Amino acid sequence: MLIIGELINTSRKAIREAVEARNAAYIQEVAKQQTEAGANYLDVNCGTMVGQEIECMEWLVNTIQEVTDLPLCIDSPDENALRAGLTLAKSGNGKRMINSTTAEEKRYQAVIPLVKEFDAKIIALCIEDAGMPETAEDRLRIASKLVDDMTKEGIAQDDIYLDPLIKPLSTNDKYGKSVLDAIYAIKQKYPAVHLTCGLSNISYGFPNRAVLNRLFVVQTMTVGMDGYILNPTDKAMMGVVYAGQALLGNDRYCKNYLKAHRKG
Ligand code: THG
Repeated sequence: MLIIGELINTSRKAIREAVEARNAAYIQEVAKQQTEAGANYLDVNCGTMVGQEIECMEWLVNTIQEVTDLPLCIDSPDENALRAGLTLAKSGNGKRMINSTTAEEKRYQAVIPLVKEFDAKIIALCIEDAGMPETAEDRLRIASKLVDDMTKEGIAQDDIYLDPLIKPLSTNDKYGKSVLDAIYAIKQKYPAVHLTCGLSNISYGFPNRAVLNRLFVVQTMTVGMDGYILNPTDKAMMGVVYAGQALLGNDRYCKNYLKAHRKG
């Protein structure tokens, strides 16, 4: 199970303010908290810093790497910001991760060279030129194109993380089920490929979001999701992740479950 810590994102007010003030101590505190909480990667996203994204990305990557050895997941829709982050991100403790490409021709063509140049892992969102997916079939079709094209480019399936694209349940009451069906179908067709997602999108616009998020983590991992972009300092959520993995037989001797319990 791959946990990507989501907290360093300038769409969050405290992070935006810290980046604007170049408050390294705050960013470093959030990086350390996520590291200690058990994250495997740290997402770095400053996409809201329009016109300054590259400088902010460089500053963030350097600032974070002063306090943690975790590999970074460089998150931007802009290939120049991706390149800036990837250039500074270290790969000594695991490959860098690019977040993300899509099946949109322009985005795909811009990002794939970076995957090769930096020997990175790649998150591929199920989005195509015709738009966002609605159904499980849409997701499977886009995922298949992405995996087939990337495999032809020589990218190892173990380096590919498909993101089925979680859309708010508040906008369509079938959006949970269509993701679950898509995960199952993708995993059947490509067992060596990984799946990840931004989990909390599911509960956007609804009350009691924590309950929806926790249940959806269990439902998605049960059908084959093996990575999440989430808040690793949310102990209740991490408890559910560890318990779910143990119950699914994905935690040898339930070691991670027991270790997480001992850490409290
Ligand atoms: N897939 C992939 N990458 C992604 C996403 C995805 N990266 C960005 C995002 N979605 C995941 N990251 C975050 C980071 C922070 C928050 C949510 C998702 C967050 N949200 C607050 C909330 O939900 O309450 C609101 C933020 C605020 O207004 O302060 O903290 O889907 N591949």
